[in-house]
Amino acid sequence: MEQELRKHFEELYGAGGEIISCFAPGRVNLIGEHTDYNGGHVFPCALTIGTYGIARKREDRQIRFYSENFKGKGVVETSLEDLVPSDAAGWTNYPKGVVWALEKKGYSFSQGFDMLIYGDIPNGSGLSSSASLEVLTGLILKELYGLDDLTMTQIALNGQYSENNFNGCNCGIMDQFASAMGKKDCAIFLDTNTLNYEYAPVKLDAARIVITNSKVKHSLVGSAYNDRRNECETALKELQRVCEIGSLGELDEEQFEKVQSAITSDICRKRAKHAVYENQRTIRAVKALKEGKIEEFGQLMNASHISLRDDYEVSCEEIDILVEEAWKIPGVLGSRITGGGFGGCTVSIVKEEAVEEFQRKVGEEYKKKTGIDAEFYIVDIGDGAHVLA
Ligand code: GAF
Repeated sequence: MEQELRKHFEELYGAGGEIISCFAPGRVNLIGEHTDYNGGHVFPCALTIGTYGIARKREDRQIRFYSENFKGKGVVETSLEDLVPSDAAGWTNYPKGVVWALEKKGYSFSQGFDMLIYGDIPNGSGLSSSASLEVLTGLILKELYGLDDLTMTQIALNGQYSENNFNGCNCGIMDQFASAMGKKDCAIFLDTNTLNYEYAPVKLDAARIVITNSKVKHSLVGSAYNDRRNECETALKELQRVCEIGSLGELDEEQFEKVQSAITSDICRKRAKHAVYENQRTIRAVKALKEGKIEEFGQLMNASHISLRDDYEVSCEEIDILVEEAWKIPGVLGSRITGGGFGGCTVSIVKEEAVEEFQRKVGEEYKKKTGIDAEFYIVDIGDGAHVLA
């Protein structure tokens, strides 16, 4: 892959000079959804699919981008003088945002760069292609400009900052963190309040992680995501009148039940309930996994889905069909929506001997009920962003 991309890079931009190649993965979250902006825990892992990038510094202040995924757009040219988001800039708003964010943090770039990227994360699947592009760009800039003090955690935070302030999505830190900090065969148990984390080996005995792509993405995604955040913030402010907390993640279920009546709106109360219960479920799920209790882990995944469907209301008809069909299959230990919601993917833990039946039956029922061919990915957990040899 890298050799092919390098060849194309040289055809596009010419040979010579120091060329850097990097990769940043997409992610799947096993449990801990919509907790990362509520000071809670998440448990994502990096995938082996993601975004590849090849880049070289230029002598002038121009920046040129090319994506193998958007060949029709050709080379998109901009400059260090033009770090503002625009509709016309399309996908290049993500890498531009990363340069802009680093400049805001005090890094300065005197020379521009040429960059070529290729991503193998299915389009619109909710497996964090944009976060992987942000992390990839951060790592490429670190390597090209010798930003030795820029850590991988800072690259993740910078990606989130650019997404929030340049690209207008108020996301939490989970996706960028998973892409930057992932580790082969491990999920990351991250406390988003402190950014303390630990790697937990994902030992599933004879079971596999299967991602099912619903192939739908409902258009309210961005605004509904930001609405959920606002509802949680409203709930938190009301709770702060009756208890001393800095985030919803500081409460356990029992503490929440004692104070929940301070939240005046039913909707905000449901959102806060999800955030509190999901955080506790995540802590329990990680403990279960460490103790080899895979079935308990799966049941917590199922409970996570129900909460996301009923209290947080970020599922949709198509995703519910995929999950409910999955639950009917005996070898399925757990299945839930993963990521921001309103479409995208489900994640399931499926016993090896049931994987084939899972794909057939879920696929058939989904097609019957929606007319859509779902896609299945039996995934491996990979490393976080890295420079390619
Ligand atoms: C999206 C966001 F980008 C993440 O920060 C996280 O909030 C997730 O939705 C929901 O858990 O992927």
